[in-house]
Amino acid sequence: MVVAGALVANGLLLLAQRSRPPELAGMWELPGGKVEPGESPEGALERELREELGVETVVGQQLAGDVDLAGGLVLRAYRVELMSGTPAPLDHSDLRWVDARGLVGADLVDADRAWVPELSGMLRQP
Ligand code: DCP
Repeated sequence: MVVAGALVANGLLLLAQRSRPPELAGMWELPGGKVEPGESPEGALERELREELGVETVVGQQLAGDVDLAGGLVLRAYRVELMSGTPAPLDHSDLRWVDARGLVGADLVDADRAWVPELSGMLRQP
């Protein structure tokens, strides 16, 4: 399983720009990564966000609908709340906070597009 986090603050969502692999580099995603053996999905997401963004988070509600990825992986997204730190692109090319218009206009990885309608509703409208 792969887990991803929707970090919303002040009506804006944090997007992260992938640096790899070449076919996904430059595209934007909800940050996250693979669940390791023995981890819960929530624990894995908190670890990934600590490693990739340098922040402490608490994982909240799951977004609706898991997404099938290539290679038999399943992607699941959760709301996450920022507890401490300021997100930094420790593993990504760049970070960006988007409102509803910015999310719809972003060059997202395909798998994450499923959540755009649900996420847009949580964000500041133009
Ligand atoms: N993925 C996705 N959308 C996301 C997060 C990940 O479609 N919001 C996909 C991209 C990859 C797979 O999930 O095909 C695994 O993601 P990562 O490469 O980010 O995961 P890890 O960082 O754990 O992998 P590794 O350490 O192997 O690079």
